[in-house]
Amino acid sequence: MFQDPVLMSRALTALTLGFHVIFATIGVGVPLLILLAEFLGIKKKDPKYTLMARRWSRGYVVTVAVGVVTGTAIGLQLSLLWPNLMRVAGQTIALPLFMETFAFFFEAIFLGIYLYTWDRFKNPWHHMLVGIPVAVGALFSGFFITTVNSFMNQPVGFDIVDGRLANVSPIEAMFSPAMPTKMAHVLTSAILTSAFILAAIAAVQLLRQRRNQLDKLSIEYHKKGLRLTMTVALIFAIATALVGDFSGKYLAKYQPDKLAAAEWHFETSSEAELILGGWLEEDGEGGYEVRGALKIPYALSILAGGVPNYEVTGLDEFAKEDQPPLFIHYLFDAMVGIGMLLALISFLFVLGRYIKRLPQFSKPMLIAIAAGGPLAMMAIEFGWFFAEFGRQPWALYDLMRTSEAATTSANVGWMLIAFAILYAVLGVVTVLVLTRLFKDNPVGKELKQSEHRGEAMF
Ligand code: HEB
Ligand code: HEB
Repeated sequence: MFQDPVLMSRALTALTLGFHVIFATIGVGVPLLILLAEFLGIKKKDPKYTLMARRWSRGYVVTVAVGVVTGTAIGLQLSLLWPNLMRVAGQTIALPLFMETFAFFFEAIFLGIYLYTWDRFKNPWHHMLVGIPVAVGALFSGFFITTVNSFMNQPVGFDIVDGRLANVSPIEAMFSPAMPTKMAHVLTSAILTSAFILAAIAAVQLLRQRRNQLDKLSIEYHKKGLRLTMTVALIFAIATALVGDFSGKYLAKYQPDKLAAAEWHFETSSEAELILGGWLEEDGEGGYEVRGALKIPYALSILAGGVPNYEVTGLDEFAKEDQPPLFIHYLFDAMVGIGMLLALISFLFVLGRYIKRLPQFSKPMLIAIAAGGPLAMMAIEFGWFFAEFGRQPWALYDLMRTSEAATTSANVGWMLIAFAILYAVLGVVTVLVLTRLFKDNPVGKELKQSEHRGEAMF
């Protein structure tokens, strides 16, 4: 196993991307929340929001730095581990990859300016304007890199001449049918997750307020932060679910094998039921029997086609060696389950504003929010692992197998170990730096300082 270059390459790619996506997700979502907090701070003349934007942007820089390191590792690994993929698809992939780098530089330059000019502008709105290109750059990075992944899921924009790609149109390749839903789902889920992570930090602070001896101002600061982040979370939980529904319809049309494997839908049929949980037992004839699952009638037909009698393609229409692994069922269920839970938590919190008997800052509520942060990040991982394992056995869907795309070098196993150690160290250092950064600068102290500087003006 350790000697198998294909398996090791897949494991190393999954490890790198799985680690990178934590920082990529924060990278896409947090700038928007920073902008929103800065906007509210100026608009309401409330220094608490302004401080929120300042503190979030400070933490953000640390996560961006790690994102750059892991992103560079992806770039290296793509050509080292998947030389044949790059040979065949390099022409189509190169443009968005280059644009990604460009969007990143754009973002980084303005982020630098943003960080060092907090007190330099007479008019606070001007400082906020500098933040806009940061957020736009982050969104565009996400956009470009996702077009590459969309292309792998649904390659378009070329002709095949003698088994090779010819007449490649990189622009057309970027706008693959997989792109719109993937893009929208990646961006909405990133904002949802970022909001929940920031909310979870505030919730933990409030839960520990006695131990940390929070003063009244700091408590108010965290409560404001929670109201802001949870409102954003509710909006984007709904958006993520709506777009997820469209992703299901995209799969039904373009990658029916992925949907069928995720739903254990073995035979093509209309009025298909959605299967939740459960396990598989072999039926003795080479097939499977679903046991112990919760079955929701018509729900799969509705997810796939919008109507209860929609005919959903089953796995039986694909050759055995072309079928995705069946365990992706659990990844899909976990993602959707967490999605529902996040929507419920943010809904109850927002509702608490209007209903006395549902206190917003009760202990159970705060614990639920604190759990929601890590859960949201897990949903991101489950979502990607579902989408990527569901693409198997293809590296380029219906065009090139993963086994054909990989390197034949026998040393990938060692690289896997080396990178695993690197990421573990990087992860620990990131957490240490972040906690240190905020422990040394408690909110209460900074709020007093900002009042001293007269920032209460905006
Ligand atoms: Fe998700 C993916 C659906 C939620 C994250 N998703 C996915 C898919 C589908 C879905 C169908 C596949 C696509 C492709 O492959 O193309 N979702 C869904 C639904 C829901 C959801 C229906 C509702 C509930 N998600 C969710 C959440 C999250 C997510 C909550 C987080 C937070 N996903 C995700 C990701 C992914 C997915 C990240 C990968 C990318 C794509 O899009 O693909
Ligand atoms: Fe991916 C693979 C995850 C994005 C490219 N991925 C993979 C895997 C996983 C993942 C888990 C493994 C699977 C197997 O092999 O079975 N991804 C992921 C995540 C994300 C992603 C988490 C977010 C960040 N990808 C992505 C993108 C791209 C990609 C964007 C482009 C550039 N992948 C890839 C490749 C691979 C993968 C190339 C290898 C090959 C195959 O598999 O086909």
